Amino acid sequence: MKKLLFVLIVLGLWSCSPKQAAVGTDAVKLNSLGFLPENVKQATITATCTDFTVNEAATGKVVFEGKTGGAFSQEDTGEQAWIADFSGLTAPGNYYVEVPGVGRSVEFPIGDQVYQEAYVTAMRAFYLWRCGMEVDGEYQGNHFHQGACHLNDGYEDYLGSAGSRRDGTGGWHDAGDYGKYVVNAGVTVGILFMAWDYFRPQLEQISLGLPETAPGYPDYLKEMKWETEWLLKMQYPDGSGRVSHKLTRVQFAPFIMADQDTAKRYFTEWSSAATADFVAMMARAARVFQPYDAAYATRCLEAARVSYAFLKNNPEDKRFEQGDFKTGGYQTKDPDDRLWAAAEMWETTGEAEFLADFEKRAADAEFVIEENWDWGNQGNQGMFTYLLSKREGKNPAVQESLMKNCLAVAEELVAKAQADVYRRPLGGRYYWGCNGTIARQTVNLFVANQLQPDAKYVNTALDAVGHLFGRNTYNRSFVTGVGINPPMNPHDRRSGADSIAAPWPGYLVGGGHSATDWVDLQESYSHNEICINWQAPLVFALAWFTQP
Ligand code: 9MR
Ligand code: ZN
Repeated sequence: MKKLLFVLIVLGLWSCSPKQAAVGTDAVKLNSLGFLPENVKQATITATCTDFTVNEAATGKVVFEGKTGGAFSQEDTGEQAWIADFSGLTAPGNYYVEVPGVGRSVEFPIGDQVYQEAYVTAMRAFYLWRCGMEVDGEYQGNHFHQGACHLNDGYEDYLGSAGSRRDGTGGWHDAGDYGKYVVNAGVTVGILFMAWDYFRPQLEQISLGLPETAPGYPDYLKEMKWETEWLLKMQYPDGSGRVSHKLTRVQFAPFIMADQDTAKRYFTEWSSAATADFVAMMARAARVFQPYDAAYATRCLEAARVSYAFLKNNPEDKRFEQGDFKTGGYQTKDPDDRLWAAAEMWETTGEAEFLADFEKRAADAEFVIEENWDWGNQGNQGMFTYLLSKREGKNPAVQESLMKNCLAVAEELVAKAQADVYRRPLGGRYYWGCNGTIARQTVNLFVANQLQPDAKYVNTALDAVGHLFGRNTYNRSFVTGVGINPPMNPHDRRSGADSIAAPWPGYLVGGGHSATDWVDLQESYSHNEICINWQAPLVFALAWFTQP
């Protein structure tokens, strides 16, 4: 009897839940955020089929009919798949894809605004990551809250001053852990500033509902200033220009809220990669903040100059040594970081010394633009800044080599996406944080499209977004709180420690280490953590496709 009651209750819940009613079969997979009217629109179906329709969600009326293409075999997942292409449907509205004998997709919109809400949620996620102040957010009926944390950041014991403390408060936590790391800030801040440079017309009009921490700044730049204020504190106060590699505890904190995490946190020793990334970030910050706050822009540029001069006089690659530390290492060689620093210094100042430095380093690096890049390779950022620069004085041969390589990489990404039934542009590669790489490939595609506009670059970037929001073997979104059946158990200390069942919203999780091993489990940090360097390119991609 008890069992029967339980079954009846479960069935009752099932049929009442509007979410369940909207979610269709697992076999019809598509971008659950929806589609822009003029771009490619596809679903991937992992069951034998020949025909499909697209139906209006409210009435069930058929508005598009087509034949599926296939079968295609997807080696990494071991699936047979068919593709339904309904690019011909351009009328804005809400729809679902129906595949006779198989089932139907989740409901999705076609329209100009389909990425706005996801953009705001993903960018606000940076605000919710803030360290050193109270943060608050309402989302889908939940109130997320964390008190001001880590107000004692940080101690200087590892800089030779046992027990002394100086101000290192602020910035964003790195990930599901509460550490703060300069190298990982590099790839994050660089991409977020780039998004501002190119998508400013739309971004400056979208409110993020942030507290007034930078009066007179647009919301997007308020968030950026929060991080750059902290970065300035990572530069050694001795005027040398060296920059601490990170500010963390010795060991990761347990699953407690950040404001309960009271163990000592330390400035660590410097590294040349962190110092070079600092130069690049501060030079870029100076450009971006100039129109809003000239004095602050000058301060950023002065700080960048001091660290650049230090690096010039100290050419050796000085790696960070973990020593006592068990928190994130982010150890990396520095030539790519130094190259990026030179590019940003030149773009900001126009001074010949920086241009010569960049062009020499680009030649040393054989003008290679990576298709697959992350915190360990900031070279792309330098190459992109140079490539897209409107400044005079570039060496045409350097420009030409870089452009050729950039377009060749974009062609590769297009080809890889086309060879994958889920249009995943990363070939068969899976590793810690690969979802972040997929998002980051939209930056490569964006630059290629700036150099030589081509719809296939734009469509491949949209495919990357579509993959992250549900067109994948799991038929699930990889972003908390957004899209179809999103992750519920990210490796995120706040989400695990607060009393709310839903995770903190808007965060991209890392993804599988093989095509089929991703798990939505809090313990599995290497599959399901969230992280600023994956989040930034997600924001970039969504910002690209938002409208003013
Ligand atoms: O994203 C990082 C990944 O590339 C590395 O393989 C991994 C191991 O060093 O570390 C990842 O970064 C983590 C960092 O060390 C600490 N904060 C959370 C990061 C994401 O998992
Ligand atoms: Zn904190």
